[in-house]
Amino acid sequence: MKITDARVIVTCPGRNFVTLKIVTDDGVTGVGDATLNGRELAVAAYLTEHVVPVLIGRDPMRIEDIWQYLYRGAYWRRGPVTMSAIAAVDTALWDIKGKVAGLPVYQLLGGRSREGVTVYGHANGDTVDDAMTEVSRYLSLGYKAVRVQTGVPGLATTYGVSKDKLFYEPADAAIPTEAVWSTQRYLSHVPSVFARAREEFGPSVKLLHDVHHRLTPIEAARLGKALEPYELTWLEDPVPAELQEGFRLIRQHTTTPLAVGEVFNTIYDAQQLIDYIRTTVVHAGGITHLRRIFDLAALYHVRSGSHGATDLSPVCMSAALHVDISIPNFGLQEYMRHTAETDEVFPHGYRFDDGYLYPSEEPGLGVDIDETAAARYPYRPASLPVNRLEDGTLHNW
Ligand code: CS2
Ligand code: MG
Repeated sequence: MKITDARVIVTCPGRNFVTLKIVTDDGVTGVGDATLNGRELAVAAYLTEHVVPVLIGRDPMRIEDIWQYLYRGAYWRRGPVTMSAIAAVDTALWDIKGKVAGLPVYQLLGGRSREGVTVYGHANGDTVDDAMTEVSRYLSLGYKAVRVQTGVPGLATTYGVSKDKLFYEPADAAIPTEAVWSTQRYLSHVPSVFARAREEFGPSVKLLHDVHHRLTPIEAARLGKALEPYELTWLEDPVPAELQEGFRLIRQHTTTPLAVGEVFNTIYDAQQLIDYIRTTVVHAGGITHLRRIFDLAALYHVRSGSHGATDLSPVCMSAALHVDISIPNFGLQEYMRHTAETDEVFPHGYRFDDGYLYPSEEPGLGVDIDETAAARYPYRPASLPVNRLEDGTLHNW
């Protein structure tokens, strides 16, 4: 069996997605997500210029060898662009192998370790009242876990809080928009949000919160302590994660669990001083590398909590579910729904029921790209916003 073609497809059904489709001489095809929010064309060029030419003629069954070839052979290792490109190839090859074997990919990964994949959704609102209405909506859909974000009194906008509900896209303009941030206002507001959520919804719902890397370690320690009475399942990205020592300080002060890693791209970024690791298929080298990260995490009692915002396409979500259902140390999966246009471009077989997602039972990943539909949505430049403090200082992030 040989790879005869590999197409890089860029489409924007509401937001930009980059997808790799690998074609073999047997007619079997596989798909992989290569989307890197705000930097989509860098990955598309990496694939087109440097990866596709070396794939043609290779045996698609040699997933591990091709992964090592792309990682070690390039000399320049790691980084989000490289690792997203490698991820797309790896994911497409697992899809092909599943189709050849006649099995859903999770069967090739050892089979089910659980019945369904517990997911969390995003409740967001400008006011605490609005956010509580959104929490109720998720609970009525059967969700067992909800992330809660609200506007901060005195700040005009807050990242992660949008007018759109169930799904939204933070990359909103070709040139990044700028927002004003105040740590003081934020820290004095957030505990009241979770006091209210516990009062209204009781002790059993899992509640989560994302800080989007905006605090220093000592500020994060203070927030973690203040949130302890509300028993969060996790506090996400409290600080920028480059300085791992910061997490030691936070943990010395609080028992609020920490979830980190949506911007990590290799096992060398992974660390022991957290509770949930948020790496996912597309940004961390595909199924092959993600499984290695999760195996390392298991040694340190760290569970998976993969990123699953709208910029991770249904191709990534399909692949993530095959990993989630099979690994021993699964924790939670983020699930932000996609627009109807995105679902049309990426027909997929995973399904949501009563708070759980279930991977497709079709051979392979159970997802494809409709290239005719994709062609109707041309690329539109879009960047993530930037934060400044009230005095104009460019903030952490
Ligand atoms: C967020 C995302 O889902 C999350 O936890 O942090 O909104 C993230 O900022 C975007 O996916 C960035 O691409
Ligand atoms: Mg996040």
